[in-house]
Amino acid sequence: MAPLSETMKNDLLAVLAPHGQEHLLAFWDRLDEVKRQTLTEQIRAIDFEQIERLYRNRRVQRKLHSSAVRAEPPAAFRLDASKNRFSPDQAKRRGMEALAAGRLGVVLVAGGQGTRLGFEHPKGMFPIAPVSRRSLFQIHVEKLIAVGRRHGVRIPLYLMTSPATHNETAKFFAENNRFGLAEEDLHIFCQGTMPAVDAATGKVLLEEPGRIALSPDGHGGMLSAMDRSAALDDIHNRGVEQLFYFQVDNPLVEVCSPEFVGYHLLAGSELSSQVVAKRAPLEPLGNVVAVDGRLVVIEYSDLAGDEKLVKIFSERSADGSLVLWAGSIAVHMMDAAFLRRMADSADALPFHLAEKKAPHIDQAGRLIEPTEPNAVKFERFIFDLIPAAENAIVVEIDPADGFAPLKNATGAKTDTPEHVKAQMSAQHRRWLTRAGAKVADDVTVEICPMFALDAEELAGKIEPGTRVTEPTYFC
Ligand code: UD2
Repeated sequence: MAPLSETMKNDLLAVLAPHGQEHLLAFWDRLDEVKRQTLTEQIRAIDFEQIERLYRNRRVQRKLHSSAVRAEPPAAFRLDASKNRFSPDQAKRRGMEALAAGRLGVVLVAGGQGTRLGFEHPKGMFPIAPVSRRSLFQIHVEKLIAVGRRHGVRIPLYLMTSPATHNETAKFFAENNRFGLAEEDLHIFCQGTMPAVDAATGKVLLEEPGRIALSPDGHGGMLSAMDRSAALDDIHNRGVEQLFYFQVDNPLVEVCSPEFVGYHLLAGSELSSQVVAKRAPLEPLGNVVAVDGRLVVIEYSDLAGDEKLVKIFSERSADGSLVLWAGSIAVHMMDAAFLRRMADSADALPFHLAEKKAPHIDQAGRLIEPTEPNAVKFERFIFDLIPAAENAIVVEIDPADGFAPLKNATGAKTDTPEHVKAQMSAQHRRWLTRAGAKVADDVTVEICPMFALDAEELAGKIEPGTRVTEPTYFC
């Protein structure tokens, strides 16, 4: 009888050989039992047929965007509400009703690898608050608790991590008593991964002799991860009907904005998106457009390098604004039943392919640290659900009241910690000024969501004429 490890190896070869991926076992004989086990599990979890198909069709991807030449501006609830179907007041009232009914949950995506920021912990742990130095996670959770408290309900948080961020995130929440969130209101679940393949050959890359190079499967991986982790079941069992979705990097987000919730419900939409008016055609935002009568998002990175599309997306109206103006800031309302339906349909979300740098070992076992993109990675994007959603809508917001993403390290031109802190302080300065306070120039201010969630709430708590002369945290 062949030894067990020989049998295991042969079984794996039978999986790999039809797809030309036998090289993954090149170092098998040198691996100890634990490493063989890890590698076996990794191989068993990969759908090699899917990888082969995706790689074979990699050049067809561009054609997906051929329809983008027919892009038109989307119908939208604009900031200038004069032509909107529903008024902001109507929307706000409807949103408040829904909040008070306790049928809302929140999804926060905090996976990925967060390489651009150069912070060695999960991005959500970044101490972004301009005075208190509270983390992104804490700010988000405090907003959620404050919204729940205002409406007399509990709002569950479904928090997505990635293998790179999971353990540290879970520990951070545990050590900080979940920032006040009840244990049964926090569900942390980890997104899946996809292997990186060699761009020239389609061969899956090894990161170490016994370990495949895997990377997060994009925030679209949320759909299957929520299904696997039973988050979708929990949503159903709690009677949650709508989910407010946002990204960890945006501390200005108005969590469960009643107005946004209200537009979503009044329009009977299955998936709604907040947008801002873009100033430049290649701003790093998803472009929400209508193509053949349906809303779609065309990612900024898909425009770059395509001259024809760049030209179309650069057209301006007589008033100077971009014709294709709507930039997605990745804040959505999602109907829970719609998500369930999509999770049950195998290919609800396509994969996007990106050429990236992936360190790996060669056939001699030497570590290669590429200086140029050498690998193809596969990611799903959650906004690709939009075309499948009934009555999808977009709602414009003023970025000053809802969008300041932390993306880059200090020194970059935009979206650095310094930019984000300045925008947070600017928003709170406006609220204080509106409440009648006098805030000295250049003084940084910060308001805890538990103290006041918005300008109206703050107005009831500040004596008109209050002078703020040094950095102050209102809590
Ligand atoms: C994203 C959107 C872009 C725009 C912008 C606003 C995509 C592809 N593009 O651009 O259209 O809305 O944000 O700020 O999303 N994440 C995961 N798992 C992953 C990858 C990402 O959870 O596998 C999370 C990550 O934690 C982050 C968010 O998704 O919160 C956005 O990821 P990004 O920073 O890579 O996306 P970006 O800035 O290119």
